[in-house]
Amino acid sequence: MVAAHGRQFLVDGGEGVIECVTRGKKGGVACGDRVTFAMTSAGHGVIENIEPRRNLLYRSDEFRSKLIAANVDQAGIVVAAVPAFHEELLIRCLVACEVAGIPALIVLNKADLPETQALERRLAPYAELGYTLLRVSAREDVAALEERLAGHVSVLAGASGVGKSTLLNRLIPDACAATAEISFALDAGKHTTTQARMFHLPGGGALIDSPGMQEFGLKHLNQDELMAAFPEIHSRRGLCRFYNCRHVKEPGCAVLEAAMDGGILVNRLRVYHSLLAQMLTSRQL
Ligand SMILES: Nc1nc2c(ncn2[C@@H]2O[C@H](COP(=O)(O)OP(=O)(O)OP(=O)(O)O)[C@@H](O)[C@H]2O)c(=O)[nH]1
Ligand SMILES: [Mg+2]
Ligand SMILES: [Zn+2]
Repeated sequence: MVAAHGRQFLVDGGEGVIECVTRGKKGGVACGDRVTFAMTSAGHGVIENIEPRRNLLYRSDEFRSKLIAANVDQAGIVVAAVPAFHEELLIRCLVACEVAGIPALIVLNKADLPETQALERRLAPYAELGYTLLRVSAREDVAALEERLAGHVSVLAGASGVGKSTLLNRLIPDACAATAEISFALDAGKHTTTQARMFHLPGGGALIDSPGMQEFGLKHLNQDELMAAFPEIHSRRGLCRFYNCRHVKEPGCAVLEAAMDGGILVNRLRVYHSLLAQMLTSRQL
């Protein structure tokens, strides 16, 4: 499935794109899904089945899940200094990728802006956590990203306005994805991309552009997944005094000790704590 348009799903049928609908309930089909469909008329069809997924990147709240992409080799989490960098969103995106088993790259875009330098310094510890950090400018140079994407299926995700669609247009000139200049003209400004869409890369592989988000709900996580999704916590498993330590305020906690010594980013630990707290309160309800 290459794109959703309201209730229509565009499916690459091999010999052109077929506009498909789903039987019964809508939703449930993600960009990147492999589907079987039956033709209903020329260029139109009905999705009959979604093949089992290799992985699925999605977000969720109490009420519903929002599917971002399925069956990808990697996710590029795009960040930028402008609009203001939102670290919690980055952390939540990385957690979702970890839980989905999708390798994540951090793509620092807008390298042409002077504000980017300070953000690059701030992101340096993420490289120590094992995340590849790529510095690019959709306006000037995207070589580092291009090299990483070649031959793979990747999804670009992140906040609205960080330049995902501009990067995509630079990498795939005939994609013609709408970017903020256009929505500015339409007086929308934010959330230019409204549906995920997959494009073929000229050198092989594919790239999915996704709508920017303001929040990344992680309602679908359980406690074990949460702990495993933070490499700096996962690597210290077994080092705390209590085997079932949650790393909140337990004595002899190796994670809290590392945070005191500056070995763990306090902002990341804070997000871990807030996700854990949400999980525990919702369980009591
Ligand atoms: N200076 C600079 N501006 C950029 C760069 N990349 C994108 N922009 C600008 O950032 C704005 C937002 O770009 P978009 O590509 O629409 O952002 P997006 O991430 O797709 O946003 P949503 O679709 O809302 O999620 C546009 O005005 C782009 O021209 C860059 O590398 N440098
Ligand atoms: Mg966009
Ligand atoms: Zn602990």
